[in-house]
Amino acid sequence: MPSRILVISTNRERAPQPTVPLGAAWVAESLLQAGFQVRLLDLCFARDALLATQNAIAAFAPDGIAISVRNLDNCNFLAPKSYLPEVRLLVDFIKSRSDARILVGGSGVSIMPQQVLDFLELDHAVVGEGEHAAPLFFRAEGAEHAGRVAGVVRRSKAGVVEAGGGAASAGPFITPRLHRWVETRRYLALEPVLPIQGKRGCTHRCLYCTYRSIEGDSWRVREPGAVVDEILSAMRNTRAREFEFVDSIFNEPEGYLEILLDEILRRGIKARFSVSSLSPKGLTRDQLELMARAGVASAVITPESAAGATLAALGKGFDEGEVHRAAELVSSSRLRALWCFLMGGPSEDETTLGKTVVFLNRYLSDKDHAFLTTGIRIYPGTGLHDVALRDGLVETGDDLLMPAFYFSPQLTPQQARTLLDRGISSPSRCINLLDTQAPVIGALRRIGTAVGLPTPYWRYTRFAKGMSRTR
Ligand code: B12
Ligand code: SF4
Repeated sequence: MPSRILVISTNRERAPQPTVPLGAAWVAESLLQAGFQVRLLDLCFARDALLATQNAIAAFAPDGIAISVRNLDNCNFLAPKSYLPEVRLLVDFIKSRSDARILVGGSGVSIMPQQVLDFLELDHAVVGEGEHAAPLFFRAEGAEHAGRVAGVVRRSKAGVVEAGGGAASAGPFITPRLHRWVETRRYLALEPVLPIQGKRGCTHRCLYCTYRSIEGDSWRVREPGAVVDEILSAMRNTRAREFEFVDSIFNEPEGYLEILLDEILRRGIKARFSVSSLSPKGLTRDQLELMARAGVASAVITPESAAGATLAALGKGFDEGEVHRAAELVSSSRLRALWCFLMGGPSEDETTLGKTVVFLNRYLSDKDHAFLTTGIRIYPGTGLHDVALRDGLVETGDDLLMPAFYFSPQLTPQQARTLLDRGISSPSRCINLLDTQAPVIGALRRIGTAVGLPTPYWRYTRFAKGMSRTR
């Protein structure tokens, strides 16, 4: 049975920003609490990933290796890139240097475990959260028992079969203690914000979404006191004074936002917050006022379209009236909003896209911006996969491991581009995925952080776009 576990975070992507390996840290913490000796190797900033891995294996001599794969690809229809070939190189290298028992997990793996195991030629993966499955996997006597742990899937000659235990158990939350595992200083030098997760799961079923495979299909909220303790501990142990809630939807389930922010106020925390996904659905003025009082300065808002037909086709569960109602409230609040739209979903045509343009022209004020994504990544098992099969965009045999995208047959990406270019009155407030990949962004982040520019950094889009053009 292994006793020394090396957790490796494989993510090296730095656009739109390097992301702190919160999931890997959480798994490392759970292994430590279960009695293992644990090290976390974060490859994000490693100059040579293979050399860093070789050194870690030589120094620590692990007999168990937990590999975290956050992203499969960059979800960019206009410039797709899969990260899996570089993960495969790393896995091959690990196998050539160590006989340790290997477990792979992370959001990318949870979306397509079978395909990822096949591609990486690994035997065991965890689907969903790893805190409970990973310690049980490494504690099991022999690979046969390890493969039967709840939440673990294994690769067999006949394809992947679910392990006997079924879905990963969702036991009580532990606290990840990021600062114990990650060199937070490196990340904070590029944006002074640390991620925090207050809840997992989502009960909705949007057509394209993968979150139910990663986080589960019911809400699981953390005790607000524990979330606040985590923030305070991070403030004591790092220089972070800003935190981003990375929850699937910040304003659901009903009532949680209020008890969490009330707790933040009650404990007198002097920090700023941002939110990576706020739904327009049911958003109230009271909530926006409470958010402002508690220090929530900005939010990514995720309507995905401002046209009723597209919203219905995407299964968003709210209509265009709700999107406009939320926008009126946000416009008159202090919250800085980044409005997110997916262009080219099912039923998207010139009329529906035109409605999104009208929305942008009406609501993008001085404080607010928009993030426009062209095309939607197709994942197996989603409703979008069925629609893409019906529309002939993918074939039944496609395993979808390499990026595949849906774009409405009623429009071409070029037509969509022209419509946006002609229609949007403040293009400098609109960001697309290609903008986030501009090489100048990394340098700007570093300078911005050094001089203490207020976050969120997307508010400087106009400036960054100007810089990219002059280079
Ligand atoms: C918030 C978020 C962002 C924020 C991050 C902000 C921040 N400060 O960190 C922003 C907007 C910046 C972002 C950017 C991107 N993101 Co993002 N993001 C998310 C989101 C919503 C949450 C991620 C998170 O922090 N979760 C909390 C942690 C604790 O969970 P976790 O990492 O999944 O870890 C758990 C399990 O996976 C598991 N686990 C993890 N590692 C391991 C290892 C082992 C061995 C085991 C057993 C288990 C295990 O246990 C952990 C604890 O339970 C996810 C969707 C989701 N619901 O997961 C997408 C998601 C991860 N992002 C995704 C993508 C594609 C991207 C981008 C590439 C998009 C782009 N082109 O810009 C970039 C990449 C950025 C980068 N440098 O990597 C995809 C990845 C899938 C894919 N197609 O590859 C996801 C899954 C969304 C989706 N489309 O489905 N993202
Ligand atoms: S509300 Fe968000 S997290 Fe939930 S299913 Fe829809 S897109 Fe996914």
